[in-house]
Amino acid sequence: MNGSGIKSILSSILIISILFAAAGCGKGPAAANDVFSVEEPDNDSTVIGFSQLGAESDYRSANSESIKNVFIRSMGYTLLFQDGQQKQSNQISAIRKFIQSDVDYILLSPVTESGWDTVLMEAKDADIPVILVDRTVEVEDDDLYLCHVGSDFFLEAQKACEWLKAYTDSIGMESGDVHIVDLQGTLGSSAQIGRTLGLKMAAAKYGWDVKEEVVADFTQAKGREVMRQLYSKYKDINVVYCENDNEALGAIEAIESAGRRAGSDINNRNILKRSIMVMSFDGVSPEAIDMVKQDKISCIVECNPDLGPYVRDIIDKYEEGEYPPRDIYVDEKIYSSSDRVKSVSVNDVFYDVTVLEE
Ligand code: GYE
Repeated sequence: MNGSGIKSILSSILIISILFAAAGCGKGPAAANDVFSVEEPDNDSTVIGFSQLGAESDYRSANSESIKNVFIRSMGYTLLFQDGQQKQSNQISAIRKFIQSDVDYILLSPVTESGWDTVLMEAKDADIPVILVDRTVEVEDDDLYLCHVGSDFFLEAQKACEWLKAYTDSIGMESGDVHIVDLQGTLGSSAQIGRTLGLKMAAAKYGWDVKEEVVADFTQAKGREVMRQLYSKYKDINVVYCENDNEALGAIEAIESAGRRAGSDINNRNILKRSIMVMSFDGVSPEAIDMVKQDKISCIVECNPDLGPYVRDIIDKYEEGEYPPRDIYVDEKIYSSSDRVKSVSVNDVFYDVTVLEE
């Protein structure tokens, strides 16, 4: 048997032993963040190690499913999966397990942008290509990962803010009368950085009043809690900029429990009928889509979680010697409850608005 044959046997034994150990066999149920194989490893398959950041949102669940659906044994892959539970330390230890078991590729959806240089250098030294999925990292040496596939979060924010500007213009609302709170995603994550920056820049450009930015961690519970706090602090809020759908659902609960209405009618002369507008990102949660149809969420900028096919295409082409572009951005729509804004323009590119009705 040649050297590579021995290597593949040894790495299979190592994978199985890592999985056996990680599953805590004989030591009770595996912890959620243990590395586990989605299917039985197969000797001559391409082994993929995926460090997923958590399971905090509908987007995240859909993103994990998308990867699991494409890297299956019948297609010649073995997927090792780890849920990092929102902790970078868990993700780093998973990457080290993947390196130990000499996987062929590492997929990383990084919980935050910083703190990856050392472990990515270890992967580079082990000659294992790393593909960033969804979010990206801030590293000294761009050679530490093969490519990034996901969303342009700053563009998403620009789309949302151009929609808001066009909408407020259409109802004759002065920019100075727009009072916004920003329910931020996980602090330091690419999605939070891009979406927060986009709002900041638009508010400066259009003269909107951003009253406060508060971290709501992309979850419904935190969105509800933060919105309650902000509503008790500021009675003139008329726009709630939620950095994902799960936060938006929580914000709506808080708005309604305060006796107010979530909706697009933010300029009604009758203050009792005046709504508080909720905007959001993702468009993955069926409940959030339904909220648009009910005009409880006025605008959702889609954040496409279905990255599995893109990642498999990158790997299949790389196996044939074709290098991917540095960043691969997926196409994303804009959904709205209102037909007042038909499209928005960002950097001279027009994006249609899809109106969702009951
Ligand atoms: O918007 C949110 C998830 O990184 C784009 O993370 C992703 C974001 C998404 O928790 O729902």
